[in-house]
Amino acid sequence: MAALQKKQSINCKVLVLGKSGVGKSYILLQYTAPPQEIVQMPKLTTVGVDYKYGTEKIEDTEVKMSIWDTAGQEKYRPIIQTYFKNSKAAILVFDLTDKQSLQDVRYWLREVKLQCGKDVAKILVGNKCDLPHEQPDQALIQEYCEEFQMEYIESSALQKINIQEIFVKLAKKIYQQHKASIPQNQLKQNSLPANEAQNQNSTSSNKQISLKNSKPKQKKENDGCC
Ligand SMILES: Nc1nc2c(ncn2[C@@H]2O[C@H](COP(=O)(O)OP(=O)(O)OP(=O)(O)O)[C@@H](O)[C@H]2O)c(=O)[nH]1
Ligand SMILES: [Mg+2]
Repeated sequence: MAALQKKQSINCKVLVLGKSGVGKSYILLQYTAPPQEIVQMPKLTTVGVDYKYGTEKIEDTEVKMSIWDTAGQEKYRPIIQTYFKNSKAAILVFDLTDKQSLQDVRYWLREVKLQCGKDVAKILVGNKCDLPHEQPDQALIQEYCEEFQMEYIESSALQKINIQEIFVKLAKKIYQQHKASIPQNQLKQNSLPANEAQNQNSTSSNKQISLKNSKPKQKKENDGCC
């Protein structure tokens, strides 16, 4: 019988937001691919919302993220907003070669604040650093980061640069916010076999969500969700 190992865990719903074409889906695809593998992105724009799972171990706690990859096209905005409920983290992505995509981040930051409140762990990602580009507007990046208390990181989904780092940094923020809000002795104690927990790390599932399934689960009290 597999030895049971007591583990603390936090479950957190993460939104990936940004203009169409900035690389949201590719970032997720690389994150959930095996570590040594660099996968090719099929030319597919996201329709509605997809989701994947990822787990990062921060200190003694597994931060289990259900990561909701949203469509950047404006026509899907009404659908996407139905998925904001219970989200406690967000990845704001822009394209380093597309100035407008950095401007668009403000729209998503406002939406997150409006619909999810202030206590949302966030990270700002400038993607496609492999392509030649001008220096992005540092003043605007600094303004976003200060106003919305988030870190900034540059990545390349194509070359798998800083992809894991995005999620590790975000998981740390989720962990810190959770720790700050709940006394240590109330953190969820999970009894998962170590290998089962491991399998949940970088587990990939790529599902198109229909509106029928859009009702988010009711948050249970003390369920360890951040
Ligand atoms: N050079 C380069 N191309 C990238 C990178 N990330 C994404 N791309 C390309 O940009 C295009 C759009 O990428 P997606 O991941 O589909 O963009 P998205 O943000 O999910 O777009 P929507 O689903 O429409 O919102 C694809 O052709 C990708 O191959 C990157 O880091 N570098
Ligand atoms: Mg996409």
